[in-house]
Amino acid sequence: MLLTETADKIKGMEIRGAGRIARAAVEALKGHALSFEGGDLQKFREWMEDAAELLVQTRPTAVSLPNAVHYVMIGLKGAGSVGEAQAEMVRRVERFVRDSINAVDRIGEIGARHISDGDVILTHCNSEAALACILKAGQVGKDIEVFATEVRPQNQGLLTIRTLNDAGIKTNFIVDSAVRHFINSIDLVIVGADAVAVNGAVVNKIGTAQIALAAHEARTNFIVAAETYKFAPRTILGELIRIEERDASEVLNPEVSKGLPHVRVRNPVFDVTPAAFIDLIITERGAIPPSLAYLIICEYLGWGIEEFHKAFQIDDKNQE
Ligand code: RI2
Repeated sequence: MLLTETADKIKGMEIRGAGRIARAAVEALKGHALSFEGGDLQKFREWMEDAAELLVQTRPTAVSLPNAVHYVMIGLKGAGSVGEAQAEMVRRVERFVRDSINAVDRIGEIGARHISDGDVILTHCNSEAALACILKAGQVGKDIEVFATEVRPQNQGLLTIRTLNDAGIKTNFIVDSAVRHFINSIDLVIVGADAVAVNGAVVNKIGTAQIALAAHEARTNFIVAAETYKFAPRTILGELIRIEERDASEVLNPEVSKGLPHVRVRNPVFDVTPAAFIDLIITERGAIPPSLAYLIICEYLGWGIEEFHKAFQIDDKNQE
């Protein structure tokens, strides 16, 4: 697929889900790198940097996207020729895709251990990682039942109920606003993540924070399934994760909006669930309490404060 085609599909949400977006973006980088013709290493660098920028700008919230692109772009460093840089980038793309798929499987195995026989689970949106936990629990013979939300305005809940139905898992489909009504029948909430901040706060599909609040009040466990590349390194320096707001037409027919000049339709796509409402984050490296998000960023993603200072040329003077 051409770079621009992938970028358009990510932007238009034809390709969606934080993990899938990351894998599609690096595959697009690979195709783009291999289609480079004639030119020196400097030209190749610029060609790849423009491509990386285009991809990263498609959706601003899912940190998996810049993390994956960053991982592949490191392949440019230290290369002595275009051929060397291409080979290293291809190697990194293939490794990222393989590791990402393995990470989801591993999360499924770890997450399933936190699901007990007889549990009623609530999930929101359509997360590969969250579904991996639920599906694995079903595969190992646990008798489970799921409540899946509709997920206005894009209705990703339909994807979720299809997957659960295909796996033969007993599923209840509810509108988003029915969560509070059913929360006392739920044993465990499992959702995915688009980004995890250093303080353990989780950015996920709009509505997640409300569900977490209801679960917190009802003392229902709330688990997040997130690969390590969804942890946001820049939050170490206090940078906030940008919440994408999409077009109003996704929420209300423009013909209806036209007749309501005093009404502004708002369409934020994600919200932030505070760490205090989260019991556990399941990563492919193991389950952690949200307070250990810093460890993942430093130890597994390799970003410590020193790396930031180097990368953004921060010194003590300009930090004042
Ligand atoms: P996986 C999705 O975002 C949802 O918010 C979902 O919970 C999250 O990505 C993680 O999905 P969107 O692309 O990577 O639907 O676990 O806006 O599949």
